[in-house]
Amino acid sequence: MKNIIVSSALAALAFMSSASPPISEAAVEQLISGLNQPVRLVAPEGDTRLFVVQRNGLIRIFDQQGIEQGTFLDISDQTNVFSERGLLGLAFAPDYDTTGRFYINFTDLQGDTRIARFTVSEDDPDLADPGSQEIILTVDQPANNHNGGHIEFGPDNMLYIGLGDGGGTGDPQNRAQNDQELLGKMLRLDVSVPVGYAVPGDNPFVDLAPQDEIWAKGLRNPWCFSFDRSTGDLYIADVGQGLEEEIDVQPVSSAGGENYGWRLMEGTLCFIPSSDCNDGSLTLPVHTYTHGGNPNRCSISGGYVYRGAALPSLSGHYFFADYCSNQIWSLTWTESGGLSAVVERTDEMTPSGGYISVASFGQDGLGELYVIDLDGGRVFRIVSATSNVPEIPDQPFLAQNIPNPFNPQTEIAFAVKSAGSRVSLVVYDAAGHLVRTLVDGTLPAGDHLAIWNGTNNAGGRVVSGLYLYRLEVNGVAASRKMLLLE
Ligand SMILES: [Ca+2]
Ligand SMILES: [Ca+2]
Repeated sequence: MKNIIVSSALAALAFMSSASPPISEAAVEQLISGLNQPVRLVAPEGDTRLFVVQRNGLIRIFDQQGIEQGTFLDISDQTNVFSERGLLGLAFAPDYDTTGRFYINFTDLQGDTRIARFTVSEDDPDLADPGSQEIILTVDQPANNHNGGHIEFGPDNMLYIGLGDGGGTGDPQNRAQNDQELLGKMLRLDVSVPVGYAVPGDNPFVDLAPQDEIWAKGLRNPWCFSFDRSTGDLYIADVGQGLEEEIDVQPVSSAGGENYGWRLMEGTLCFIPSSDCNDGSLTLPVHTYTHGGNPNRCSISGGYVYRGAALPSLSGHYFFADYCSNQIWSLTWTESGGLSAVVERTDEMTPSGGYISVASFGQDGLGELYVIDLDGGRVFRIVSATSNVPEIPDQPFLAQNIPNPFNPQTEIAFAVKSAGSRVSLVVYDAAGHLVRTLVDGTLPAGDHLAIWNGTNNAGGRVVSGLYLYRLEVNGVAASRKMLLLE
């Protein structure tokens, strides 16, 4: 009986929340201004820095207060920024802490899409090594629009690359349905190999006729897509032609190979052919909205599923916007329950004076979300409407080891702010392999000192060379390098 009472009470609550206007939950606060066409804001997992990607080729670092810390990378002399081109994507490797590897997606001077790998410099975590660049993929782009842009690692540690149909109106060459073209597709690559990339053996078209790199097809311009950092579900915002904008969701259980329909369909509508366009093999969007309205809606700007700490009531809600009307919505979707709770949040999430053009969203290393005003050159943090000061955890204090270089042993000082904190301090070798766990447990607040005697977890002496030590306190990490000499 008890269970029935609880579930009917929940049903009544759910009915009330869908039938009456939602109470204001989210708000935005301006964090950064004066940017030149920002397109992304991302960060390595657990890192408190904000890496802002400008379309003109710069990646700039800001702290959680919006104070600039410097330029991480400048490829402005390598990129063509005409129309929808430029530096369009940035993704840090899942093992960035140990490998320092990151990836960008940009339009080269010939107008083609390039995916390049870089590493962070040896001695400055706020500076990429420009000489480390390796082009791992080039895709010929026939037009200056629909270049896609976003790149992101999935929960499987594979790099996903969204490519548009190559441009032109109505995909005139029918590229998104052409299995021999990479355009109009979602690609999935294993970039953990030493050089270039490998095709994952479980990509859906390995040993079949379509190109091996293809994960999913039938996309028009997946300019923004993202993985839910909690569930691993993939949300693709695919920009429509003239009538409908769409959101596709691929559950984490998917083995790939979906056909999202373009240009057979635009959203839920037949496109070419104008009738009988779906033989049943197409995967339809979970949500669409139409063009038109006042102000006019024209192009979807996908975002992220919220998994931060500032807005617990909105955990699991996917945020998205329209580039022309600057309307903002959230929705929830689950594999078992499908779509629910599409809520327009324009009023609560628009700053006084409005946006110029919301072209994308950002997500930091702690899961907090940002609205990116491309032509306004501004970044806004999504915050709680009731408390405008989100709890931003500071990066834990981790000192440089003393002595350094060292032999036979060295001391590592670090601090824990609050009692009962979950703490780990781990040593990795330069290849990213775990060598030694120095701390793993709960520590009292205060200053602590760990000593590493140059042995691994099995008690054996390790070879001389560069090592990395990483402190994590309640899920927020800091890391440094040290050198063991013979
Ligand atoms: Ca194949
Ligand atoms: Ca579609």
